[in-house]
Amino acid sequence: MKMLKVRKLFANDEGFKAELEALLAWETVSNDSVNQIVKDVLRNVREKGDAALLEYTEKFDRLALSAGADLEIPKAELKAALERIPADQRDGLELSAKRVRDYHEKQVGKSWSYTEDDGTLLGQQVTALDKVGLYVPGGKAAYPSSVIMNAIPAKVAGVPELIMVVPTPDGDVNDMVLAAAEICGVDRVFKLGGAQAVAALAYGTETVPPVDKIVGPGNIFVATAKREVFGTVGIDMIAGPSEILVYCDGQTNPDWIAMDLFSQAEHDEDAQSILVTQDAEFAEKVYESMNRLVKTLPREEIITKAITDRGAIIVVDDEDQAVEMINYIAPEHLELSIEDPQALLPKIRHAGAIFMGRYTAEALGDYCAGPNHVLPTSRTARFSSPLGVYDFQKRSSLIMCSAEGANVLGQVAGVLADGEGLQAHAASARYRVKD
Ligand code: HSO
Ligand code: ZN
Repeated sequence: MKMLKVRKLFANDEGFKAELEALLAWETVSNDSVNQIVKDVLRNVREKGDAALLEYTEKFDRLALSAGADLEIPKAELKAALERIPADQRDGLELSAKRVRDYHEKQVGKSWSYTEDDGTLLGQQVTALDKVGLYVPGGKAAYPSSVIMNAIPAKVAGVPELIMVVPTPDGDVNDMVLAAAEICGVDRVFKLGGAQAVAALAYGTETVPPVDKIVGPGNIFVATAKREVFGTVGIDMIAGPSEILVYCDGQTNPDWIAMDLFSQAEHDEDAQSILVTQDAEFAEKVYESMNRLVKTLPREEIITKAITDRGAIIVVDDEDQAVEMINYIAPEHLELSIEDPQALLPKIRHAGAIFMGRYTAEALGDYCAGPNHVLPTSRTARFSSPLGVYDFQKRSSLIMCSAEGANVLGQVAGVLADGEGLQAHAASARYRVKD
C-alpha cells in the first residue's frame, strides 16, 4: 500500500534547526516574464481605458462584449442570484455575514480628542476610505466566504462605495459569489479579472471608477499587479499559501486532527500543515488517520502534494518547547487542541488566528465563527494582523492651539526651527508669540 510521505522531525535531534528552516522556506515568486506582461497590461489599461479592458476580457476570459457598460453586472442580477441559490446556502451566507459583522463592529476605531489646561485641543479624527476595490478570483478558487471577509469590514468601517471585480471565464458567473456580494452590500460589480482588473481599479476607465485601496486574493498576475500599483492606491497584503499549525496534547481524536491538517492542505499544493505534539505515539496515530482519510477526499492529489512537500509532524519534549516552536513559526492558523488552551494563551505571541480547544476546527473560522479569515501568512504574523475594519479607516491628527498655547509652543518651535536652519518655520511660529 502506498503511504503518504510526511516529514517527521524531533525537536531535540541534532540538525533540527536546519530541517525546520528548510520546512519553512518559502520564496515569494517574482517572475520576470510575469512582471513584463503585468507592466504592459497596466500601461495599456491606463492609456486605452475600456477598450483595453474589452480586449483583455475577450482574450483571457473568452468573453466578447461590445461596450464598457457591458462589463458591469446589474444590481438586479445580484439579487436574482441570492434568490436562486438553495435555501441552506442562502441561510449559511446570511448567518456568516451577520456573525462577521457583529465581530467586526467591535473593531471600529473612534475619533478622540483632549483639551490641555491652556485650551489647546489635540486629537485624532477617524474617517473611512471613500472607495474600495475588492478583487474576487473566479473559477476553482471562487470563495463566497472571501467576499464576506473582505466586504463586511469595509462596510462596517463606513466605506460608501465598494466595487467588486470578478473574472467570468466564458461568461460563467458564480451565483454564490454574487449572492454574497448582495448580502454584504457591495455597490457595483464588474466582470473583470487578472492584472487588467487591478489596473482598472487603480487608474479608473470610462466605466470603472478609480478606487483608493484594492483588497482581495488573486493569482500571481493579480498579486504582481497589486504590488505594482501600490502607492497610486493602497493594498491589503500579498498573501502566501494557507498554513495551519496544530498543537495537540495527544488527547484529541486523531481523525479530527488529521482532517484539520488536510483542511488547509486542500487549498493549494504549496499549503503548509504542521502537527506539533509531545506524544510520539499520538503522532503515529494521526499519521495512520491521514493515510486512511486522504483517500476519501476529492482533493487527494493536492493534499498529498502539500503534505509531502511542505507538511510535517514535529515531536517536542514538552509544552514549553511547543510554545517556542509556535512563536518561531508564527503560523497563519494555530489550533491549540489541548485541555486548557486559555492557560497557554499568554505565552502565544505570534499567530494570525488562534483556535482554542478540541472543538474549534479551523474551518469554522474560515466560514462563520466571526473573525476574519484573511490572515498574515509566511511568518508575517510576527508583525502584522488579520484584515479588519482598521484597514478601511484612516486617521487624521487634530491640533487647535489657543492663543496661550501658541505662545508657549511658538517659542519652542522657533528654537527648534533655528536649529534646523529653517527660518520661515521659525518666523511662522514666532508670529503667534506674544511680545
Ligand atoms: N483558509 C483560507 C480561507 C478559506 N477557506 C476560504 C475556505 N474558504 C485562508 O485563510
Ligand atoms: Zn480554508
